[in-house]
Amino acid sequence: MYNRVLLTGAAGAIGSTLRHGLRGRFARLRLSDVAPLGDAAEGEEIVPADMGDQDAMARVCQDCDAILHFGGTPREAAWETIHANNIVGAYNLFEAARQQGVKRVVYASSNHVIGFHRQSRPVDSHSDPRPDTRYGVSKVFGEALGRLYADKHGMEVICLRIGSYRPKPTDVRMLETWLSPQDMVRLAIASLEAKNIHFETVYGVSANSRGNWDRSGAERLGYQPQDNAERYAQEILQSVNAQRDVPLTATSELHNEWPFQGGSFCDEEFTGDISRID
Ligand code: 15L
Repeated sequence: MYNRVLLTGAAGAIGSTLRHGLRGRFARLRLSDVAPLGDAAEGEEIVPADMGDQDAMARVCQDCDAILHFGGTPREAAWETIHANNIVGAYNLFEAARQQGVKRVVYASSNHVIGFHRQSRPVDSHSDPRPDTRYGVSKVFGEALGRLYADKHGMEVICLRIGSYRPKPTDVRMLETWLSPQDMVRLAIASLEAKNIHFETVYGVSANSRGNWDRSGAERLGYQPQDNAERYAQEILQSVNAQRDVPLTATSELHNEWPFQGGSFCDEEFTGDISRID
């Protein structure tokens, strides 16, 4: 269906997984990053680019039918870093994609867009943005750009609010928020191949029994997650309980200690008043 698909951030953690998982799926997979990408395998093209350079981004997007935009800073950082990589970088990517006539952009957003929603309140694609970091704010901006380019320019845009992408879950929160590498590949393929797309925002998580983010949007795209963090629950709870006076029996008990969806991202630099956050 697509001749050439571009993957930005191809040298990153998720990018490397997608590079491998998408190999051979499309006639051409173009890989871009500022970090080294090694040699191109069959069917791959390597086009290094700095996302701050609009001309370079135009060259990267040239002749592409669809883009998986995974470039940028994937965590909290100084404003200068977030601004350059996630704000200016995202704008340059969407604008270059428009100029080059790219049909679809799949944008790697994050759960930290809704980080300051209380754990007790289930969230879905229509929940108000409540970012927990400058990083989360940059993802709200990226989603808004996607909405603009869909409505104003007819681009097909899917924003993935990715949970905790790891080889396996490593703490209690990830029993709810984990996204496995194989499910990440499934979600990227579903996002590229879904029909009748205008603008969608969906949550990217595995089929975790304890999760409380709405998975229906991603499933409507055709995403069928196969992994479940529950497989690791006993191991994780045992190691957590070894360090607690009162053992945990349910993850929800931790919500008193971790009241917000964004987990530890909410604690960083926190000087607010928790009782005033509804
Ligand atoms: C994210 O958006 C980060 O990129 C990742 O490093 C994790 O920390 C993840 O969120 C999470 O919420 O666990």
